[in-house]
Amino acid sequence: MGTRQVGSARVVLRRTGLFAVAAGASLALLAGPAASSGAQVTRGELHPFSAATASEQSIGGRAQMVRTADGKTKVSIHVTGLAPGQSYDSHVHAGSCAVNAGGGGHYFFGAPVPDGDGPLADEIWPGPVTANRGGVGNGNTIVGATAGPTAASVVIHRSGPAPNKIACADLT
Ligand SMILES: [Cu+2]
Repeated sequence: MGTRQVGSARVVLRRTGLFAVAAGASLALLAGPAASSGAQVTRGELHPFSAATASEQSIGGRAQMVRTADGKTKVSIHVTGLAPGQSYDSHVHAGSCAVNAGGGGHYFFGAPVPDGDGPLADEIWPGPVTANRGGVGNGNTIVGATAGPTAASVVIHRSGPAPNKIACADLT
C-alpha cells in the first residue's frame, strides 16, 4: 500500500508539481513510514466505450480521485470531445471500465455520507457536466468519507435511456 501511494504521488509531482496533494505526499515521503497517513491519489484517462456512437468515439480527458488524509474523497473530471451545450451525467462506478462495459453500476458507500450524491446520499457523482462551445466539460465533487477500494472507475453517460454509458476512466 505504501509503495503504491508513493508511486502515485511521484506521478502527480512529475506531471503538475503544483498540486497541494503532491506537496503533502512529498512531505509524507520524507517522513518515511508515515507515508501511509497521506492522501491517496488515483487517476486515469477517459476512453470511449466501444458501444458509444461514432461521434462519441472522440471523447477524451481525465478523471482523478483523491482520498484525503482527513477522510474525504475528491473526484474531478475534465472531459473533451463532447457535444457543445449538452449535459452529461458522471458517477464513480464500482469495478473497472472493463466490468462496466458490460454490466457494473455505481459505487455505493452503503450508508449516507456527508455531501454524498444519489437518492440515498451514498454515492460520488462528479457530474453532471455541461459541455462548453468547445465540447469541454469539467466537474468535481467532495464527499465526507473515504471511498473503498472498489471505487475504481468514473463513467460518463449521455442523457436519455440506458444503455447510455459513453466513456470511462480506470482510476489507478
Ligand atoms: Cu454512472
